[in-house]
This record gives sequence, C-alpha cells and structure tokens, in this order.
Amino acid sequence: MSGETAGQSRNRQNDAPAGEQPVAIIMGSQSDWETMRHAAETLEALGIGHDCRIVSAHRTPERMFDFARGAKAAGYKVIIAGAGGAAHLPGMVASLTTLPVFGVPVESKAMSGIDSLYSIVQMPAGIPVGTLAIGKAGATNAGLIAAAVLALSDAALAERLAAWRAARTAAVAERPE
Ligand code: RP5
Repeated sequence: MSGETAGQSRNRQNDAPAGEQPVAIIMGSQSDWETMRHAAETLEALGIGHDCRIVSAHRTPERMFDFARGAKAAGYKVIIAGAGGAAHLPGMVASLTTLPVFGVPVESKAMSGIDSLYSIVQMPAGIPVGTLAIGKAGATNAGLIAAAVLALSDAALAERLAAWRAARTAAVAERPE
C-alpha cells in the first residue's frame, strides 16, 4: 500500500458502511501521507475501519472547521492528526471536538520534526492532544493507541490487539543474527 495516496486509501475505506470507520486519520498535506500511512496500515492490520483525509489548518481552514465540528456526528470515535512544521492541525481540531485526538509530528525538512513535536505537544491545559513520537513510530503507535481506546468497548478487537502484540513479542530474536 506504500505507493497509495491518502485519497486512494480514503476512497477504498469509504466503501465501508457508515459507522464502520471509527477512526479518522487526517493530515495537513499529501506530503504527510508517507508518514501517516503507517497509522492506516496498523489499523488495517487490526481490522479497524478508518477514513484518511487531507485537512490543513492553514491552507484549508474551513475544511478543518467542518471536519472537526462534524466528526462526532459522522461517527468517528478517535481522530489521528498528523502535521509537520507549524503543526497546528491536531491542536485546532482538539479545540473543536471532545473526541480523543492523537497528534503525530511529521518529520520536517528544516528541523527534523522538532518544530512539529513542540507545536503539537505543548497544548494549554484544558485542550488535550495525546502526542506521539516524530515520524513513522509515532504514526504506528497512533494506530495502536486508537485501537486500544476502541478495544475498551470491543472484546473482539481487544483479542486482535493482544494477538498483534504477542506476535511482535514472539518476533524478537534472542540473539542478533
Ligand atoms: C504542514 O506543512 C503539513 O502538515 C506538512 O507536514 C508541511 C509541509 O507541507 P507541504 O509543503 O509538503 O504541502 O502543513
């Protein structure tokens, strides 16, 4: 799926019936997809429906307002938001919804993602964004933490998540080859 665009993933996911996409993955730019696809792939591996969208706090602010204000009514349960540089998207979306928002700092060219991290993590008290690591690890873990939230009320998913984790543990060799 690595060659796929955010739009292609979104359209494929939109084939799912309404209500079967509990996770929204949003990102500030098409250029974020190379990072954010790891969140999508993690959710896919766990059988969790998701919708991938490009929503920019700066370039498409009206789209961002419409998305965030309508997210709960649209049936989303968790939002994963990735952005880089002046990464205001996760915080702005969190200010517009009470759904849990997990922020992924995308690695920027100018500052290797430190700018993204700082602008996502340092939220004022009262408007939370659960901030993950910079880049691929953060995107992957955003998928996993979204899964953990959904698994609280989905026993079958909880089993799949436990199996996923067990398989990762089993894959760690005792010694390097
Ligand atoms: C941010 O600006 C995006 O989230 C992206 O990480 C960064 C650069 O965007 P492009 O110039 O590549 O579209 O809004």
